[in-house]
Amino acid sequence: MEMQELFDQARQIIPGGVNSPVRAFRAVGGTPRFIREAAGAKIIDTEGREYIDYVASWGPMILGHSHPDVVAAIREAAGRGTSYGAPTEIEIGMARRIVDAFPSVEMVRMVSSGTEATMTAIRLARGFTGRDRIIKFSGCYHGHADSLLVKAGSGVATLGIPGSPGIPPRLAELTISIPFNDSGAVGEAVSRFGDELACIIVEPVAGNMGVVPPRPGFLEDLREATRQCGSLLIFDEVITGFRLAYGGWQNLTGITPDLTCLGKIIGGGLPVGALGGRREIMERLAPTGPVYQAGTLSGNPIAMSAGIATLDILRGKSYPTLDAMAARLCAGMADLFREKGIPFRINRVGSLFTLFFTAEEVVDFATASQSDTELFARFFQGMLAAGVYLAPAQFEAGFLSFAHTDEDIARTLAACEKALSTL
Ligand code: KE4
Repeated sequence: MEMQELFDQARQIIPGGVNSPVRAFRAVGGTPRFIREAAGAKIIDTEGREYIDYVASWGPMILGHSHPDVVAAIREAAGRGTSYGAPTEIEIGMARRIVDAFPSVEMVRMVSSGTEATMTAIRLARGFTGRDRIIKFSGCYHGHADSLLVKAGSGVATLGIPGSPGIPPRLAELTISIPFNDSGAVGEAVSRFGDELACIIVEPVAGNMGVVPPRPGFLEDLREATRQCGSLLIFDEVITGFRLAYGGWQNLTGITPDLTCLGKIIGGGLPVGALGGRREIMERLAPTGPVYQAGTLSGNPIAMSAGIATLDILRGKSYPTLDAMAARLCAGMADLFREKGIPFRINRVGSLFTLFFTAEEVVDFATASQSDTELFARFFQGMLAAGVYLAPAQFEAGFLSFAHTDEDIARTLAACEKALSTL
């Protein structure tokens, strides 16, 4: 069936024809590609067209699609049952791997999405501290829990306003939204609200405004600010966990958060999330403590099997090699953009990257928002036509996998040259 027909059918019975908004191509226009199958660094749509994939299901597919060992682990586990709603040995195996990989994590609770992980982290921070206010950063996305779908009010350290209809303003104002990388604004907010502050939650390397690295000292400032006012520091490493290292950004920088949120890669492409942290905090979670949280499919044995297979393969991989391939891709694109004389910035951290059409350095959501999203959309379509599948929105990250080859990079750069010629 034609993709357009599929999309028309889907839109009749699924809002926007998709089960997650970014998939609808609203930011770039056109009909979203319905994917039939994927292997390695390639995805194939229902009309048989193949693309080099830089979305990787928004991060999980760091080994590439349908890795044989991951598929085998899923098949083997599924043959013994798909869900029991009871404890299993394999959940210990997953928790052990996370505890061993993250020095800041002494205990882990598995959930079924990154949203559940961050939602639980916020509730646990509020329960542990007895305080209600939280700080997040503009442009950082932590899933769609009410307290985290909040945007900045006027001014840089003011009470939040709902980021979506359906969120009570009285709840939203408990969230203070601050520009990313703005330590001064954090200090101002802490001086005003510090004794009411339960936590600061941050993507240590932002991926959801496009990739934006922390300024040197920014995360250290957050650690110091939370220590001073007795609130918790939460690292949302749903994207960065096991992406930038076999562990997290925290392993590379030596900063110790109180709680860490994970997802994506630890499920090997199956529904997963995890919350980890210090024992004295984690033990406040039911059933050992009063902070309630639960999930029918939490720690699902199939997801655990896919995740453990992925982590065990990752442990033997070289992240510097993956990062070097991403560096070659970004350097090659930069050369082509310079030759074309198009203003651009490429932010890259490890194997995460984002191309912005702007001459300004992109250091927060305000500067990211100055980029030319219409030009990005045209570039996206040019790359898609040339067989390269980038993130269908400006304010997202691009992901490389261990399945990408030098030939894929060369083909991507050739596609980039072709796409630029159409701009
Ligand atoms: P999920 O609930 O989508 O599993 O995770 C939420 C989440 C939490 N924290 C970070 C840093 C995240 O990036 C995400 C989800 N990322 C988006 C992409 N920006 C997932 C793609 C989508 O929403 O369809």
